[in-house]
Amino acid sequence: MPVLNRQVANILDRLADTLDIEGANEFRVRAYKSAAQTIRSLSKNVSEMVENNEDISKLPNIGDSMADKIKEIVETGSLKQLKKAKKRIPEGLIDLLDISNLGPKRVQKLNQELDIKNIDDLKKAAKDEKIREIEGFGKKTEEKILEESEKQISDKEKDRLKWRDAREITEPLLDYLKKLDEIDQIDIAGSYRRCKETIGDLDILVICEDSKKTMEHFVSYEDTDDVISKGDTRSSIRLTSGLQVDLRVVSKKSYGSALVYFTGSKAHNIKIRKIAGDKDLKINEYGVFKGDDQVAGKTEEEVYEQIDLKYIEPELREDRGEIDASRNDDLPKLVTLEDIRGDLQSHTKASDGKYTMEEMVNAAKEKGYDYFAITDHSQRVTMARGLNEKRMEEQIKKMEELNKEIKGIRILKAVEVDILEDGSLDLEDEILKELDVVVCSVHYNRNLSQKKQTKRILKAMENPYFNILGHPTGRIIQKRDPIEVNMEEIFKTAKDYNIHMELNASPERLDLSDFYCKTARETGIKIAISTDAHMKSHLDNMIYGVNQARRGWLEKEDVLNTHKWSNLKKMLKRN
Ligand code: DGT
Ligand code: CA
Ligand code: CA
Ligand code: ZN
Repeated sequence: MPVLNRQVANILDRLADTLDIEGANEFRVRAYKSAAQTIRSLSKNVSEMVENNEDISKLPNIGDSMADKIKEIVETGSLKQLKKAKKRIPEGLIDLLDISNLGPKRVQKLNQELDIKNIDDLKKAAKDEKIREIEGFGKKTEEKILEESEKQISDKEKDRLKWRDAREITEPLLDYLKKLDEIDQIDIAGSYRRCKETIGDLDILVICEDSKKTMEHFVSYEDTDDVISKGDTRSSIRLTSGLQVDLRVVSKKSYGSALVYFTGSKAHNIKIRKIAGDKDLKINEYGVFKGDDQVAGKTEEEVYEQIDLKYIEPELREDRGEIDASRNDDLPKLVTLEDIRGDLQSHTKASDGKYTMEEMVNAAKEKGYDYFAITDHSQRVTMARGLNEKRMEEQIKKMEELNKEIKGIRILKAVEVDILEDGSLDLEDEILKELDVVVCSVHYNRNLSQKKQTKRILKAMENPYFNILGHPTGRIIQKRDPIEVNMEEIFKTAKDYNIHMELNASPERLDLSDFYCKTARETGIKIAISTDAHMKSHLDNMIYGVNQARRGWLEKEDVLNTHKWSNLKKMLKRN
């Protein structure tokens, strides 16, 4: 396996950070950082360049001695200099540099004075008000440090893959595994099957005729970076993306119970095990047992039936009430991709989209949609060349003309209008009232206090043309925190006004969360699952939104864009 550019760059970055904390010369630190950047952005694999004796010292930011270090990494997979440096300082210290007002000097001081070795130590010291006592820190700094360290995504969370990214890696692996004739059945279990926003590792189950051959085939997958373990019934590999994959061979008579067990969630498993116990049954990954006799286990349905439950869809298995609902035959009939009749948020070249209105509408028509809302940004979003009143008028005319021209799909005249800091909307009512759908979103002033932010949105909702709250919390998975709002209060008002919530289907956003989807449904609010497409290909993101909606217990009825236009039109009437 050749060493990947990413791996080389990571080692150089690590070394730079380590030297930085040790107080090394600034130029030396920067040299390693720049070299890492060069390697990361190379179009060729640096390992191959070394192998072909290409002169890598000719690359930008890389001199003779840097080239030698890169060669060492390529040839040995590591760098002695880094190993030595790491021994000199605790590893978690490097992460402290991610806190914005902590430079290497301060990190060093925290380590010396309070023996802080990682983010957790830092958090604790800040909470115990110990940091303010160190010379040069003070109360304000301590508060800032606490605030930021609490926001730091733990290393564990950073290592998780977004579901979409996991899918891109998983599908070719599945295709590869299915090529082996000896594999009779194969399923992915775990959080991937439950369609969680992010995936820790992949859990695959198979029924096969020859487990030795199956394992051999599995660990020979070309994208394997490392074989962690290899046995007859279980093996683990790490793919080059860093994703760990566990493969388990299961017997036919245990397959259903193994699927239940490894699909999880753990909380769901614990609950059903307890129910079984109360009935003097035992449930584990091998089956359902009465004494020593196996009474079920071949299929999942069979397992649930033994404890008087109806089959529960994987997306619901989170111990959020699904077990009681199943017992009472009151499970939701979850929305599916096929139920979707249109898309209620999209952008064109008029603002920050990449295609013309015609191109986007035709792409939507190809998806078989009945209707399609064009929602370009309003003027406040200057970066996206948002529309002012005059350009919006032109846009409306264009939509009307195109609607006459294009058959088989209805263009909904729409906008994504900004909710300004004072709670007013970014376009005049005169314009908004001409539109079929008005999506309203927060893009600026995201850092208001919860009270102010909530008030701002509630104020905006008083506007009689406000239909849908776009990407309600503005969070971006693993990148940007949600704005702070009182969601319950927003839901209550939305219910009163007949305003709907968006579930933004972009795999980076998935905003609303599954939890809030469920709460919205319980409040009686409808959800628009919208791709927010900026390109034609983004229209395919609908599936990620549907997955999230299913985790949020949504039925077809609960989703605005499963309804016929004649119904939807009525549902968009404001109270
Ligand atoms: P992940 O990988 O962190 O995204 O989440 P999962 O849910 O895939 O968790 P994972 O890979 O650790 O384990 C797969 C499933 O195996 C999990 O959903 C439930 C089951 N499982 C794992 N550990 C336990 C346990 O200690 N008790 C029970 N009852 N089930 C477990
Ligand atoms: Ca897993
Ligand atoms: Ca696992
Ligand atoms: Zn937006």
